[in-house]
Amino acid sequence: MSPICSLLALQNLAGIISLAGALVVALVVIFLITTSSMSSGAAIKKQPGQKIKPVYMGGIIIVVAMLFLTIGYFTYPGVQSNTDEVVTVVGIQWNWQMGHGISNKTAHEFIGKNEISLPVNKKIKFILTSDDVTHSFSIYNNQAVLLTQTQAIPQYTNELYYIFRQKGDYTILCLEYCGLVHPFMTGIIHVE
Ligand SMILES: [Cu+2]
Repeated sequence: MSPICSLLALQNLAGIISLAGALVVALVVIFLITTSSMSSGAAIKKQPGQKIKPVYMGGIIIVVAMLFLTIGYFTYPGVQSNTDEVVTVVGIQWNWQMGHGISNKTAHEFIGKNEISLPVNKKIKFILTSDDVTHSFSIYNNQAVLLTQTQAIPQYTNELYYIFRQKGDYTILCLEYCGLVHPFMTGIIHVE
C-alpha cells in the first residue's frame, strides 16, 4: 500500500472512531434527558444532592485517563520546548512572504520570499500572520502528503512548530479559499 493510501486508511479509521464516539455521547445525552424527565418528580422528593452513579463516574474517569495517556501522541512538537530556528510568514493575496528570524515590521511592511531554506531535524517555529484575509499555511511533502498546517489570520499571530525529518523540497499550499488566485498561492521550503 502506498504512503498516501495508508494515510487515507488511517484518516478513515480516525473518522470512524470519532463518529462512533460522537454517537456514544449523543446516545448518553438522549438517555440522560429521557430518564431525568421521567423521574424528575421522584428525584425532587428523594435527595437534593444525589451522587453520580458509579457507572457514569467510571466513564468520566476512563475518558480523562485516555486523554492524559494519548495527549503525548499529539502531532505537533511541544510548544514549550526550545526551538532551533524561527521563520516569519506573512500571507498575502496570493503569495507567501517568508523570512528567517522574528520580524519587528507590520504584516504590510514585511517583505519576504515564497521560498526558504531550512535545516533538517531541527525544531522550526513558524510565526504566521496575514496582510489581508485568512489563509491556511499548509506544508506538503513530495508525495503530496499534508504534514502540518495552521491559519495565517490578519491582525493575529499564530505559531506552528515542525521538525522536518527528511531533506528535500516541501510545498506550501493555501487550504483556505482566499480569492480568485487561491489555488496558485504556493511556496517552497528547501530542507537541507
Ligand atoms: Cu487561499
